[in-house]
Amino acid sequence: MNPKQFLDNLTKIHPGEAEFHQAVGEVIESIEEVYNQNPQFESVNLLDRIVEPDRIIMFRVPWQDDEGKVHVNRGYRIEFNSALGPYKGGLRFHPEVSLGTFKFLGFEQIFKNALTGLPMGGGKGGSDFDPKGKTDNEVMRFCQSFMTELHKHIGPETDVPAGDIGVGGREIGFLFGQYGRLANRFEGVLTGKGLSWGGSWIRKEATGYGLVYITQNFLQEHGSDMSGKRIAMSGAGNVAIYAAEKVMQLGGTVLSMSDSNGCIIDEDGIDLDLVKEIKEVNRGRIKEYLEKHPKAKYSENRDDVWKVKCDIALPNATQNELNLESAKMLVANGCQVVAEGANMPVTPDAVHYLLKNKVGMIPGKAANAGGVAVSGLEMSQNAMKLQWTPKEVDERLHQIMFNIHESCLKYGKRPDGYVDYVKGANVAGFLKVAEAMIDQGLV
Ligand code: NDP
Ligand code: 2IT
Repeated sequence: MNPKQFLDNLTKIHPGEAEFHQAVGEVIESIEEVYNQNPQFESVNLLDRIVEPDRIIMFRVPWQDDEGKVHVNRGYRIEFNSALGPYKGGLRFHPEVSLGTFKFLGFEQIFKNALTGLPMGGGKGGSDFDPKGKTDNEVMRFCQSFMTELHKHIGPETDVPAGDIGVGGREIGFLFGQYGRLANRFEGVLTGKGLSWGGSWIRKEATGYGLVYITQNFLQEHGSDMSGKRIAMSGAGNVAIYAAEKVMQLGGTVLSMSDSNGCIIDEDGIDLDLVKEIKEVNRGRIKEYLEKHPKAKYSENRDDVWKVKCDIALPNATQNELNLESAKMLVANGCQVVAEGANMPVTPDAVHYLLKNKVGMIPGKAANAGGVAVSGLEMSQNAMKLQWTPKEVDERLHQIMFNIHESCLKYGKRPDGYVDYVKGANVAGFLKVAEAMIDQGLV
């Protein structure tokens, strides 16, 4: 296998899907050596098979706004790979998504889910619907219409969606309600559910907490811990808020956060209760932070979050949000580790720069796997029809993140001791999926 030739061919077969090409490129660059050393992979043409989804479902989502006007959005579900279990992965509602976005996210999800050690295949979906500025009733009508088609394709043993950008507890509730009505079954078909109707403790917090747990594992490896550390982060959504919460519990200071309009920098440490009130309760803009903390700074340039002098950088918003220039800034400021809370937030040239400068670079499929891991635990609890305690779920999450960190060390440690977490995560995830696919024959 020659990565360049493979990618050229992929781009020819699937034109116009730049994010998907980027995600595949990153994986095959990492696995080139192990793939070429093991002829059993090429003998069953594994790579050509693994980049083709099992199926892609695309559909029309018509809905009415509060004035009675009819709108149409596009709905997607990529059922990418089921070698390890039912398709599993979130739903994203964001106006800028395309088929290529969902293919990139679905492809990443296969290897992320493999790393958790839980029996989950990879999938992803969503819509170009923009929940911003919509009323609760409009969001409900949209979710009901979306699920009216999606319910035909999902099920607890088939495909189990969850949240992602623009899909949180409110949307999961509306989607679950409509599924129950259509299927006449109360079952674990979605994760991220409310605690009183099948949800798991710690699912809401899991991605952010898991991100900080694996960062702690990294720090421990370097004889250090979170206390006294300065953290720069982007985002102010589900992942960012609970990463910030855990950082603060462990004695670190969060200095920056952002939303799609701009960023705040507070050298006194971010007031997280206020961020929760602005973003979770009021669905407002991060700029409002200044009304209560006038000494903090606001900038419309979201890249400014990376100009803060920090030990740890956590990009938690969206893909390709941390570029080469920002990576140079982080290195110049002495940042030790970048852990991706979002999916593919660091651009490829920035990843290479961080690796070259021996900064810890923990890729999303390892660093943000805590969310889907607790989703997997929610599925287990649903199957047993019981609910574990928060302590029990948190302990399992700790263990899973520790195991993922160990897998990265196993496959990513170089002779000089530096750990290439990107390679480690990709090789560990790939080997697990590849072996399962070979065992199951040509399907
Ligand atoms: P949320 O919708 O809760 O928050 C997203 C945050 O990112 C918001 O602050 C949002 O700003 C900002 N944002 C969204 N799109 C853009 C954009 N195009 N440019 C700049 N900022 C943007 O989503 P999550 O926190 O759940 O997801 C964040 C990232 O984490 C995504 O990459 C997601 O795939 C990944 N992830 C999420 C998991 C989960 O369990 N939720 C699990 C693993 C990964 P605004 O408020 O203005 O919209
Ligand atoms: O990107 C992700 O891993 C998620 N959005 C969570 C998926 C899930 O099924 O919990």
